Amino acid sequence: MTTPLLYSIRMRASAASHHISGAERLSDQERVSIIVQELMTRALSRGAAPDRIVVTVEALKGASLRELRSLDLTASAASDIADCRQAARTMLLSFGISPLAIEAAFQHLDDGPAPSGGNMRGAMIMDAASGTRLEPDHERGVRVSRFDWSDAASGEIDRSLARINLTHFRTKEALALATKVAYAPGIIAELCWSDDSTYTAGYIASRATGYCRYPCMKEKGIDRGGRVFFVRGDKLDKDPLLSFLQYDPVLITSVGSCIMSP
Ligand code: WAQ
Ligand code: MG
Repeated sequence: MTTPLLYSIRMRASAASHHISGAERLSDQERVSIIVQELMTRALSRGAAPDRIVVTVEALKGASLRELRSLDLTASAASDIADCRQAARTMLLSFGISPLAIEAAFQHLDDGPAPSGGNMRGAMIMDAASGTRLEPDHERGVRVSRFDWSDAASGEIDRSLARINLTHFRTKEALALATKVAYAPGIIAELCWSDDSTYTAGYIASRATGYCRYPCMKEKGIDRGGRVFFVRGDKLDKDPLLSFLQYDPVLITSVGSCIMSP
């Protein structure tokens, strides 16, 4: 039997060369056009009207597919920003990330981490000791791509998240992305919160702790956010990390637990 061809489908929308939104999916041939439709709808649904939408459909020939189980998700019920940020900081410290690096990361996400002032399309890679940024392009960042839920896992994670009232597409997408990132060579942990002004949630994720979700990492109305991948800069082998994040296809075929923090 030949394995069916897999397609990577990526969308990015921008206005006046500023990033507005993006998404990435994997698909078999039959569903490519449906997914392109979905991503177009998404690109047009953000507040700002994009003046450019780029959708790339690419066959992944010969790439071997890694199958992963999604990280266990624990949702915090903390209801104010100070509590959420404190819990997030404590968790990052527990991984051995320095206070200096943690403050640098929070500052970048608060300010908009792109040198030109806005959000980045991709993520920062940050040395866990010094807080130095190591991604090759500080304006763009590293865009994680080529990951998705299998059909079966997609239905199952929808049901698991719905049981704890997490029904927004952002949670499901972020959990998939964080799962791929947690398995990348050299990553200690990820810090993220959304740049969408109506969406205040964020998370810390690592292979050891799973995906720890905090409902309010910033005030409503703030359109700044981003992602930081913490690494040990002195031991980092950058090329395998960048190549895994951007190019290696990962399909999430089984689902970890999803619980509210006790
Ligand atoms: N690869 C790397 N970085 C990315 C990617 C990607 N594929 N997509 C987004 N980013 C970066 C980019 O800098 C964005 O500005 C930033 O992350 C935030 O992106 O309910 O929705 O799409 O548990 O706004 C987290 C909480 C939501 C979800 C994250 O991110 C939940 C979110 P957004
Ligand atoms: Mg996004």
